[in-house]
Amino acid sequence: MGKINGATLMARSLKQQGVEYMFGVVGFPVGPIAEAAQAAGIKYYGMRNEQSASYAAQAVGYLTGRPGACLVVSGPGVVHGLAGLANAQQNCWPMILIGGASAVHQNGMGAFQEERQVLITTPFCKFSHAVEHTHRIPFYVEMAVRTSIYGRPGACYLDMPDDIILGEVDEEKVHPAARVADPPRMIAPETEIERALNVLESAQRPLVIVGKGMAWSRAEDEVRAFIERTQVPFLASPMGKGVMDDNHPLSVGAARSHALQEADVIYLLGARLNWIMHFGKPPRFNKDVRIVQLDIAAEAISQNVPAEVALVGDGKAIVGQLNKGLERRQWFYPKDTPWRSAIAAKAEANAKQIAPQAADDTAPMNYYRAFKDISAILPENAVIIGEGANTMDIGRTQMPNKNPRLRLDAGSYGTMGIGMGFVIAAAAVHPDRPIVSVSGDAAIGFSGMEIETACRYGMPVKIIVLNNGGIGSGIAELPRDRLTIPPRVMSIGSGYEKLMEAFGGRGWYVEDPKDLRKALNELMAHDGPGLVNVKLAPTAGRKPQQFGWHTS
Ligand SMILES: Cc1ncc(C[n+]2csc(CCOP(=O)(O)OP(=O)(O)O)c2C)c(N)n1
Ligand SMILES: [Mg+2]
Repeated sequence: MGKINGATLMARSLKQQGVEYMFGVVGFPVGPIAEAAQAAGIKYYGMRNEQSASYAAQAVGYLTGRPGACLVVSGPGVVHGLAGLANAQQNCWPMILIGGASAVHQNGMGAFQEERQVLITTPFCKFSHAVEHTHRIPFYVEMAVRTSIYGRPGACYLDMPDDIILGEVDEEKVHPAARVADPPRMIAPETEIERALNVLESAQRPLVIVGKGMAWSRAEDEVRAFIERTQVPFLASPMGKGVMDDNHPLSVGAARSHALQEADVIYLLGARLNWIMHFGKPPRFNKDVRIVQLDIAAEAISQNVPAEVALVGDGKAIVGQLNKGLERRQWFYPKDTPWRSAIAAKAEANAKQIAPQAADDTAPMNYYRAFKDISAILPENAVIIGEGANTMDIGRTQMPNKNPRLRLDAGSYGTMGIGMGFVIAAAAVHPDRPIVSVSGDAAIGFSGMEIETACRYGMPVKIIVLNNGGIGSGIAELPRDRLTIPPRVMSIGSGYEKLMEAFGGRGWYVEDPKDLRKALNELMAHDGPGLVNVKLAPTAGRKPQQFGWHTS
């Protein structure tokens, strides 16, 4: 047996553990790891900023079930990667950040890019550790992979000092590690399954909330069977969309506020009563609402609202148990109930309110007019990525998902800038699917340079920018005194499509809504990357809301 260095050992260990994708920015001291990863058959994508690389790694984790790796240089590289760790932790998505570090014997000396990396990554990670011996690399990779996907998924960090990367060990001295099996699927006690079903049977106005935890556990068949069998209306969380078809007749998506306010029993499946769900509190929720909560993490049970029944474990396994329990029961939720008709009436009223905006051909256009054409060209099998404030929130309601894990957005952490990292991850994982992203003009600014990355790797991604010239809204004309520009305002009519053209893709700029459909058709027909930049009225608003979506 010969010698092996740390870089090769790291790459082979990742590959052995089923880590197939790595996103990074090379430099001191991690270059050899990137090269070794390519040699080991890992798909390596060189990105323009570590933030995007770290977002891409976690999206891969969510989409494939094995963590993506993000490779960053010491110091500032790790600091940029923190953005992804924090986002992954909030979304409960698995990723492994691998940070280079200065050589151990220089610790504390003010080495190039020296930073306390294990310390600063720890609050955002399930596990963060510095590898201290080259021969233990497989051990730590196994630990990071296992920790990232077992229990509640999340982020892990491995610190790789220069001397560990370059260090050579005898292959027979390497501590081998077993391949991490897919996460175990824990079930709930039968008594709790029966209690949960009893609560459901006693409901007047039941509602199922489907979170992205169901998508993570690949529970779509079981959730679909449960809804079909019980006929209970459901609401998808933003990234739980598609576990159930958004266009299913039992979807309350178009009457969200009403359904949340009035439901007396909520089955909370792999979703949390955090800010996105208004904490489960009045006035957005019924003050006497009874919660049946299914979560992979016991400590998540009863957050903000005490759960009457706790089902702790795997989504797919436990919804399967519920379905089995239902076989012994006759109950289903009747069709002709005031609850079902109230939801239908509310959805119809909401649709009526939107219709005039969607039909408004005034230039520049409003959001609903833009989404009318966008939703018409969206292929059913597309991965849809969204970021922005209005752009994302309205997009959630106007771009339906038919299948799970095909919607990625700013998520639980509300992070702007995830867009292009997620686009690149989706294109890497699903080369056979159309990748369509809709970003606000402010949102695309955070990661727009990754358009070059997409072009370089020949990814035929479809980017749409809804350009109102600002964060939430713009302005008709910039004031002469530039220091009085309102803080939310960006340049008017910026040519974001030219970014795409600069790197070899195609761009379109649309001001008149009558031209939008044609541009979008050309975008989808183009066999390479493209960007349609859609000018919106600077003050284009949303459907008036009873309560704002944002809590701040
Ligand atoms: C990393 C980060 N920085 C800042 C924000 C605050 N923020 C929320 S939405 C948003 C941009 C919204 O503007 P845009 O993307 O143009 O969408 P619009 O609402 O104008 O359609 C910003 C900066 C954030 N959520 N995340
Ligand atoms: Mg904007």
